Amino acid sequence: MSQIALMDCAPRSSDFRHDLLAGLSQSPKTLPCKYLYDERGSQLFELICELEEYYPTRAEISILQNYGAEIAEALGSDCAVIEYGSGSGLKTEILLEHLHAPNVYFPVDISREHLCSSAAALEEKCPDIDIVPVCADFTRDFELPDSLVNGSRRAAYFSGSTIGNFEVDESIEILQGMARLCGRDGCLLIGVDLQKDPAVLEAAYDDSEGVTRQFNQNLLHRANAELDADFDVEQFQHRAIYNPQHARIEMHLESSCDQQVTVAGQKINFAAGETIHTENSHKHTLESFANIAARAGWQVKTVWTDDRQYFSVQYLTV
Ligand code: AVI
Repeated sequence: MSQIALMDCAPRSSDFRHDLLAGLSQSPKTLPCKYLYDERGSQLFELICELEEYYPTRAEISILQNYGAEIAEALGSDCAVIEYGSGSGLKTEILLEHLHAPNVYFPVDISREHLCSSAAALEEKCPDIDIVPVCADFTRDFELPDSLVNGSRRAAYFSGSTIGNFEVDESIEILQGMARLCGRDGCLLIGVDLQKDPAVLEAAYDDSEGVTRQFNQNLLHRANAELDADFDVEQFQHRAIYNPQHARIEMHLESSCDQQVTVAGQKINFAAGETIHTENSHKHTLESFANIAARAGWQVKTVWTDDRQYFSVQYLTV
């Protein structure tokens, strides 16, 4: 039997105000990338996943399709799937199909509207699975009631290489949180993007249709709408640059001119060329990721990759 009952552990909007003002008072200016994902940002991200240049989603889907049976065998027949950042419904559907209907599926996402609509859409397609959407910031601990997990093996699912959006220390904390939530018998299935030609990466994060530009600039629209800010959005250019020293794509919003912006009553000055650093997307080697996972208490057991070795899906146990 299915049920849709939202567990709401969402952060307060005052967190956005606090984090935006704190990030804009730093040098260089910065903002946690989780704020990219309001309802509009989540919709834009879904469009990014369909872009020709954005290879990660297609590569990950091909891995799930090609190795779904092996993945299902690794996770086992009786599991509760906890999906962190329940992005593209398609990946979830492919996984759940191969798992032959897990007992319960917990999509966890920070965007309430997006979470509820994708949970409702999934319920239509998979009426035999109990779906319990959890609105939460998964960079912080949250609990799942034992009564809902019902003794099943807890399998965390973290797709899309979202782990790459965090610094090493943050990644370790998130992976530790997953280990705590999943317990000693738990497991983790995670998508990890791999290092490749920087030209491929820069095209993936600065697409020819300008969808990633809109995704990045949406942060400023969001600040205008929610925090009474007055960003002139067209005066902030989207930049996506590969930083080889840190093996990561960096997204920035670059001020086109000297300008002053008011955010929640505070005046913020921008010099021409100054940027707000809005996102990192780290690209790993199999070794660098195994090392981070080990520092969080996880052991990589199996790695599957796509034909071009662009992307990996990895199975880990505690
Ligand atoms: C969600 N995350 C894994 C995406 C990435 O590839 O780092 C976010 C993204 N940013 C721009 N394009 C996609």
